[in-house]
Amino acid sequence: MSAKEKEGYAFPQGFVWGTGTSAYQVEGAWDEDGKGESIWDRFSHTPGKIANGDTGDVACDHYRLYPVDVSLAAQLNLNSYRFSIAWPRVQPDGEGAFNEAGMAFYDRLIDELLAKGITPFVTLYHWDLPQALQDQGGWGNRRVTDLFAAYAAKMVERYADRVRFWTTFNEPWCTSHLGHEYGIHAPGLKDPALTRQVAHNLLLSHGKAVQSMRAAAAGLGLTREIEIGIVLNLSITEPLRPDDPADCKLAEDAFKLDCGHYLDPLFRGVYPQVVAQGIGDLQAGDLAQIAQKLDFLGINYYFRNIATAKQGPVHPIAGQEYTQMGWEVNADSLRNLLVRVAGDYPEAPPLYVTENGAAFAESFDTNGQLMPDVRRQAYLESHISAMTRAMQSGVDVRGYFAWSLLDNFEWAEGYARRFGLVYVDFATQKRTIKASGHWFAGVAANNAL
Ligand code: IFM
Repeated sequence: MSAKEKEGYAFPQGFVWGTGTSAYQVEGAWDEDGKGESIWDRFSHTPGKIANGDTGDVACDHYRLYPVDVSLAAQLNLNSYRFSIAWPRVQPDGEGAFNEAGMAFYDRLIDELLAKGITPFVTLYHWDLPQALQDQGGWGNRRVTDLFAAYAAKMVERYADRVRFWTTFNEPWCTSHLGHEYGIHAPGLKDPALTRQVAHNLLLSHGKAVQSMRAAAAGLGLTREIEIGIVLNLSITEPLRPDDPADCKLAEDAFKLDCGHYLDPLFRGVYPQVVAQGIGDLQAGDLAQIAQKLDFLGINYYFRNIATAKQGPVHPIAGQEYTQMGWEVNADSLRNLLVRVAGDYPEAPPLYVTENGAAFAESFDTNGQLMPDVRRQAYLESHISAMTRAMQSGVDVRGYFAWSLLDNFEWAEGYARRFGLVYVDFATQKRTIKASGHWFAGVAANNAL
């Protein structure tokens, strides 16, 4: 970090400091109290799908240990906490009856957060579709778009008296591409022709849900309106050689396609032509449904993509640091992404960095004590600093959520990748705040870097 970056930065009053988790990654209790099976239950129970045969059956046992985890969030001085609702926990089949015991869990979690002065940021879909809906074609079936909107409205009816911030989807790209094209996420399909349809149906579900949620909220007579957004993992692609026009053109085209795929329909009501051509069932009126007014846009950033016309994939780049996931550490690209999105899409609402963090293996001293996770702390510090540079350029960023509160189930990688600010011993469920967590607590408390 340069001397200038070290000068420090005071964040605007009310800046949101949080961490995130998602239901399947932390809750466990996969079949308890009436919860239905999700596509991730089915996928992780299928031999060979997850590293080491891991599953989310127990995960961090957050279903039982949530008071401990909320206390940890309070010790980290967080003013916000981002979590997701498991659709099959609250509505086992994704349609029909809701499950009171499942909904009561989120009542308890929300109340616990509020009692500690922590604002809940709720995500309605972080990848765990009810398996019963997958059996009908899942996100490839247009009917699911209406079912999602109905589920979303019900959640607003239930929790909006206490929850102001809502996001419909987390990283729809992962659902459509990792789940339906590459087959490495549930439901494990490798069907490129279906991928763009799924992506479209996710956006359509988002648009329908925004409308149903606003209608549900209007019926509640709330004193304060709910705020609705969506969370995207936008890939910024940068040229390997910034002075090479061919590399620059590729990078530019990639940005317009990758980010345009989501930002164009959400904020301009159009698709890039090549995307539209790949959607088999794109009906009149769909784009108008998708382009609902949003209150915020969440951006998840971990790494950049590289474009080069002169050689095949560039990985690794000499001299660059990589995380345990094999992802390049590049903080400047977070700044570039935020500036680019805000500049290219002035129609977009205020931004939040809704996920950012790094997986690094932990080490222990000879007494078995956890050693300081200096690389994770450096990652967070450089990226928060990069975010401040975007803010200093005029980008309206309202908050930052480190991923993740806890080490947890990292999807296809199982428990072998640790992103937490809090270490979890999965054999005992003992939690230990890492050095990076203590550092982050200081940033949050001072509202300054
Ligand atoms: O753990 C995931 C999270 O569920 C979604 N965004 C990326 C994280 C790290 O891979």
